[in-house]
Amino acid sequence: MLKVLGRPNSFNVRKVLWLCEELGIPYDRENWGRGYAPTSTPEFLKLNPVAQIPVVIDGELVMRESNAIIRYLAAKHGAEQLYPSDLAARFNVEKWMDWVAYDLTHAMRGAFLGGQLQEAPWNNEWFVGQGRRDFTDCIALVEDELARSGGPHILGGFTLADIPLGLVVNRWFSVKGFDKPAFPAVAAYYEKLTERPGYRAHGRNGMP
Ligand SMILES: N[C@@H](CCC(=O)N[C@@H](CS)C(=O)NCC(=O)O)C(=O)O
Repeated sequence: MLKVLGRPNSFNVRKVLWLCEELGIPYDRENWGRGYAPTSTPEFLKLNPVAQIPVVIDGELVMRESNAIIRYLAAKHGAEQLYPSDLAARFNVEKWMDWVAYDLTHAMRGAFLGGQLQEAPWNNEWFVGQGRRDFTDCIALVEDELARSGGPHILGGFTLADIPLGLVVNRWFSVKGFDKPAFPAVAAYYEKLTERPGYRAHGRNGMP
C-alpha cells in the first residue's frame, strides 16, 4: 500500500491526496510536518534530506517533490487524460505545474505565509506587499487564459495541471488582508473544480 508522510493541511501533500482520490489509489497516511512529527529528525532526513513533506513511499521507492510524485502516480496508473503520453500535450500540463511551483510559490509565501499567517521570515512588510501584487498578477494571468480558452479547466479537460492550480485558486479565494479584484473566469473554474469529490475533500475543504 502506498504510504504518504505529511500533514493533510499542507499545500503540497494535498496534491497527492487529491490525485489518490481521483485515481482511487488506496494509501496510508502519517502526520508529519509543522504541528506534528518534526521533519528535522534523522529518521525523516533519511527519507528526505530536504526535510519537507510530502514523502511518498511506493514499495522500495521513496519519493519527494510533490509535482514529481503526482506525475509518477499518474503515469503508473495509466491516467492518460490527466497526464498524456503525447509529448506536446504533456508539455502543456507540465508548464502550468512548473509555473505554480516557481512563480506562485514565491507569491503565496508573501501573501499567505507572511501576510496571513504572519510566519517568519515571510512576514517582512516588503515581501508581503510584493507577494500580494505577484499573487494578483498570477491570478489575472489565469483569468485571461480561462477567458480566452473558455475553460472549463486550464487546458479544457481536467488534467494534472489543475491539481496544483486548483489548490492555488482555493488559496486565492481564502487569503485575506488585501483588496482582490473580481476574476469571473477564475470563479467559474473554482465552481467547476468543486464538482470533483477529490477537490472537495482535499482542495476546497475549508482550509486555505
Ligand atoms: N518542492 C516541495 C516543497 C515541499 C514543501 O514546501 N513542503 C512544506 C509543506 S507544504 C513543508 O515541508 N513544510 C514544513 C513542515 O510542514 O514542517 C514539494 O513540492 O514537495
